[in-house]
Amino acid sequence: MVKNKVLVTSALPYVNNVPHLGNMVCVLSADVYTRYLRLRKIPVIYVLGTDEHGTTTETRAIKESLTPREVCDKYAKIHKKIYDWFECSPDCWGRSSSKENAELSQDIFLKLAKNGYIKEGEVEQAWCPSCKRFLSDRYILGECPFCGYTSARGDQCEKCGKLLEPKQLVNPRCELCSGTPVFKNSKHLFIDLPKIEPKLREWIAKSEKKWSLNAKTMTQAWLKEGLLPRCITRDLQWGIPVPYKGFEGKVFYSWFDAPIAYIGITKENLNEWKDWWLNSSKVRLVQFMGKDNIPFHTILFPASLIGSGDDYTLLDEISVNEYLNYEGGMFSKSKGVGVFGDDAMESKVPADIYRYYLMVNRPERADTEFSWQDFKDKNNRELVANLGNLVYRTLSFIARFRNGELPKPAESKPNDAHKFLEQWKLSLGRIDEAMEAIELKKALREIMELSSLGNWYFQTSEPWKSGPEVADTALYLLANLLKDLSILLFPFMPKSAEEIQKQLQLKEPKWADLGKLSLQPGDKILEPAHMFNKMEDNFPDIMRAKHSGQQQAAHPFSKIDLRVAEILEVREHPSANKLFIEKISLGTETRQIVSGLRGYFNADELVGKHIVVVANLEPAVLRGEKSDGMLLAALSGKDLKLVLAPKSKPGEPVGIKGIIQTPAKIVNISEFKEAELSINGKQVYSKGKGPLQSASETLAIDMSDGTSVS
Ligand code: B3M
Ligand code: ZN
Repeated sequence: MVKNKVLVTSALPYVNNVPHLGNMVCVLSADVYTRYLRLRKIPVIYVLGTDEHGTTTETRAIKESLTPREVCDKYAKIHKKIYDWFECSPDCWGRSSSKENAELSQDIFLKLAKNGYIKEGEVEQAWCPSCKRFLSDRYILGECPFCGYTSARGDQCEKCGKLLEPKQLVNPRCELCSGTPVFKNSKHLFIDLPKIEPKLREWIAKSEKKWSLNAKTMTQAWLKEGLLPRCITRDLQWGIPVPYKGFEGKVFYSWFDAPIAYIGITKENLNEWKDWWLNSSKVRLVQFMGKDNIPFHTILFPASLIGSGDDYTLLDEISVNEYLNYEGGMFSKSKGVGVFGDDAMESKVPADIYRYYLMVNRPERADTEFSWQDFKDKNNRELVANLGNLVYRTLSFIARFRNGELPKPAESKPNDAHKFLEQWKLSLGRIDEAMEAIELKKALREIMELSSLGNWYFQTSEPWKSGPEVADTALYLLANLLKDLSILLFPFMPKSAEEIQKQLQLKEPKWADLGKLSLQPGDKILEPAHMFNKMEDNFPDIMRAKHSGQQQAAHPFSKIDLRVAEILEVREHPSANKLFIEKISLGTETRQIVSGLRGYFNADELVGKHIVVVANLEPAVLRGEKSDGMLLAALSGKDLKLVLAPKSKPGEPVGIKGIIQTPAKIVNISEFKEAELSINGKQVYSKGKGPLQSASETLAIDMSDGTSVS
């Protein structure tokens, strides 16, 4: 039986926090693999969403004075926004708290019960009398019986690392109210894993051949230790109600319903969800996750599905990533350490660069490290100097010296061309193999090697001085190589790949086009642009300082949002003879500002000028006309000059190296004045720091030193 459809899932991140780059590794891996399958025209869906139940959500709700539902609504939106920014392309997006998931989880549970796989039992649990709730182990604090640390948690002491039971804590207290918990017995339901074990073992023996080594080892270790009945209910309010007599008021353990949510999310999105989840002979299920999630996916989830007696699609392949550490430590939202999804969005570094870095640094076989120095180096050396350079030099050469048309290759190809073609073909084979095996990091490294090969070939062909035989052949072949690179890179860096495809004017390239010289002599290309930007030497320091968790006193300039603007129209203020009313463009929006330039400039000479405006200044009404922002100018005696940015695009941010911009929503004029902008050597400084610059240029103003700018 051929399984001709693929169902891809990535572990559903907990909703109660913003996902960090370590979480993104798993989500992106699934996205890259799915995009690759789509290019191969294999029917595939990718399921992604949020894991919303459990104590962590309840606790966060109490801390934020929201209901658990409100917490989930709030964070689910944030998660979605982050994945969208990262260009993740799930076919099914949803939440474990949906009604579809509740129905499915209850249905699977009832079938387990009917088939005799559910048992009752008692559990002793901590109860906080003042909060009137059961406390899960992590939410009881107390003194560690081993080292005396006073904030040890009920499951582990963070100081000495010893694993604990809540009852071992000396002077236990509730994390929320610091009240003293009492221990109570409570009735719970257990999934009878020992009873399902024979069927589970049979399935594992059949399937594990295709699992990653860490998944096999860990699953076998669990089996060897002997499976025990596992408690699947909890005394919480937030969760899926347990539909069982005598267990009213209890909910399912979140690890019971979270994997079922893969199915629930599919059902939320697709009427034909059964074609994917109740179609095990046709569908290959490929699941991506971090290493700590393995047993839930190889034991608990399959046991629930097998025990239900329905023919659910079960795990075929598992891709487990190890951990990504941050600058030698761990990501921690509460301590502000590390890069989180929202930080990445605000960092002004394009999503593709993060995608590239996380995949080329994917913790595929061992833990890896996120470091800003390495991030910068890989951007500059690999993306800018290797890939970006190859694309730019090839296309700009064709644009400039071949009229933007692919030249005709020589009949008999020069020697280097043979060598190049041969290496190219071998490289495609290796990439194919790695992608098939879900060795994404290896595949991406190979792709970059192929780009280096292109650079080698360009260099040895010397199209700027070799005769047309050699040069035309090289340009023709290299343009075709760029086509291949754009296809290969698409899963990893979709935006950059599309940029190359746009320049080559390619329509819907597919994996099957690889290795074919399908671009023809005479095909037109577009004028190329640089694809990647070099990062400055101080970039790692700036980013490290920003994400180290230590707050520094912010420079007053950091609050101000300065932007380049183009003056579109100028008219005279109807009732103030010193004022002009300007319509300006900030790239994505136009605004009206009012300024006192009249008398210094003619309306005509202002139109088209690229100026700098304070874009987050509190709007004001000047003699009946709204002014939404303020332009930067300096006045000395009778002389008034503008800060100009002729080479920058409207909307481009203006900043100062070494000052991290965290613009406030709105600043008032006195907050703006705290930045104390003034002139030094025809450039603008803020309290001695500067000069002001955009990505395209250092800004200039033709005015003498010391004059203040406002
Ligand atoms: N939410 C743990 C995690 O985010 C858990 C995964 C659920 S997968 C069904 O790593
Ligand atoms: Zn309490």
